[in-house]
Amino acid sequence: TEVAPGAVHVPDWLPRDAQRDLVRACRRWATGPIPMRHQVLPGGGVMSVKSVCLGWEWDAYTYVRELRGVPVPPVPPELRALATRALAEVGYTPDFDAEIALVNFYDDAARMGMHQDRDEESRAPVVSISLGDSCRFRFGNTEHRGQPYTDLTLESGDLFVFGGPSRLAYHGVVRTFPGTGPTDIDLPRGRLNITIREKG
Ligand code: MD5
Ligand code: FE
Repeated sequence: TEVAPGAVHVPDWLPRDAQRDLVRACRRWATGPIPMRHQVLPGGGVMSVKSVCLGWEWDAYTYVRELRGVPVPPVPPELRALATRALAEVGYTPDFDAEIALVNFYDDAARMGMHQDRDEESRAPVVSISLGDSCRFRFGNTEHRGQPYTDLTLESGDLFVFGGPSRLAYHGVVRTFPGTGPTDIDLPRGRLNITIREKG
């Protein structure tokens, strides 16, 4: 479904066994050399999601190769392949360098305020995969945080590709729906979102 120009939502894209494999991989990445953590913003705010990065670390509005001397682990081949397959599926060119993977974990109270993703120089699409609890995702416009926006439900296994004019749209996660995720993917609570990006 093309939700807006360049923004394609494919519900239930990833099979259940592949979802479970990804959840387990996220758990390994989360406990790697740079453990999953709440990001602290320059103004002192603390993000309610916890995140872990591969390829490049997002360090409050810039991407860095290492954090306090610890190198960021590479984006693994399975995620690079997943991005290529996702882009092909929605009809984008597979000419994409999956340089960054960002994993966000939402507990029952976590939210993501309306924002644009402008920290990548590339304007290649962003590939997003949701796992676990459903959420209300707010997809807005490119001008400002407010209306017009569209609220959608993202569920476990859904693919979302943000390309073309949608690449710079404001977006956020209004809330999750605790307890709505599949029971057989080894994620008893919460929601994971993986975004795969080209840095440029
Ligand atoms: C999430 N993550 O579910 C959300 C949604 C993030 C982030 O927003 O920055 O980690 S993934 C949706 C997304 C990502 C990149 C671009 C756009 C949407 N977009 O242009 O609308 O954790
Ligand atoms: Fe974002």
